[in-house]
Amino acid sequence: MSGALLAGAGFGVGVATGDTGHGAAHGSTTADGTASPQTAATGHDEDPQLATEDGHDHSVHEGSEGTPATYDPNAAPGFGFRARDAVLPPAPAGRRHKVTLTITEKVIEVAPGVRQRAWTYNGTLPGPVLRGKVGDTFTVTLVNKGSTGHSIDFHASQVAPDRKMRTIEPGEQLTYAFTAERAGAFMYHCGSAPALHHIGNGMYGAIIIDPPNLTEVDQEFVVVQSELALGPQDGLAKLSKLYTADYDAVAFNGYAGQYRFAPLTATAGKRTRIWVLDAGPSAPSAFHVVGTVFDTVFKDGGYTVRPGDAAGGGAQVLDLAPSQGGFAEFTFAEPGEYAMVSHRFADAARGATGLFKVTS
Ligand SMILES: [Cu+2]
Repeated sequence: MSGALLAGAGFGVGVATGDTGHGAAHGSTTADGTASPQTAATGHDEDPQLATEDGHDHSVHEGSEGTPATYDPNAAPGFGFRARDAVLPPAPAGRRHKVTLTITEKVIEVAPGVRQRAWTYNGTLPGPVLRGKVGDTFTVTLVNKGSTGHSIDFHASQVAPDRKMRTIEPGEQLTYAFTAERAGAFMYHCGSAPALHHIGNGMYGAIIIDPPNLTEVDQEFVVVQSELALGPQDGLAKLSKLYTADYDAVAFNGYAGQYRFAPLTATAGKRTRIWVLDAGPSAPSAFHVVGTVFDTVFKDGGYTVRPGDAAGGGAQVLDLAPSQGGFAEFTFAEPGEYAMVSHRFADAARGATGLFKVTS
């Protein structure tokens, strides 16, 4: 695929977007826009040619210069902290969903005392959780109120990326319609170059497409895991750290450790489902709830464990590569305090932890 074609399509030359494998022009990027190690030495934000060719204003990435903010895993949030609601409502009625996603830049607290100037869909990090059923149509209007070009790539869609996933400039909008033909917990994200920075700076979210005959449960939650490569306080995520996956913190639903400070509540003896998406951009997740065994696991499009399985197996972890998603079901056996973690413990130590307060 030629660079000219890519440029004409609105994607960064040589900087891959989405999952389409456009990375050939410079031979330095992989399918999701991540840099190969040899690129890391310079970094795309240091490359004026790329900054010009990909249609980005080089200056917008300067917000990640300066002394990075630091994450203190022992710090607690200040007065007024409110955790993001992790309870997942059922899919809305109707088979056609109209959604407007407005891209804004917003200073957001991502860990106790740590604020970053995030690029957001609808002002939150992650963006809103969308949900529907197999066969539903989503019509998404993307409105760019940011200061640089952005885009959106729904992994639940099967569309021509050069059209639907194209970068739009500030002040522009596009409509992205697709029918969700497959079930799963899919990622959506900005694919504008460098996608690594746009995802790392907050432009990601989950779209959940229920499998047919999804069983009813009593309580349902959603957790989106992501890494934080901190730039300066109130600045952009640090692209050079993103290239080496040298991130400072790991967040569930956009804030490191937030459900330690504001535990989720659940009831013992009731069936519980947790949807998990690993938004990355680069680290895997090994999602585990201490004190439970998953009797049902649906991972990246299919069941790997079910209660009636002849093997009688249970799962301890929902393991997800970056951009994979799924759900686990289980029952809290008795009241108590149950931790959820990424069992990749270097990440748990950096914020990938939370608590359930389980009552009778
Ligand atoms: Cu973007």
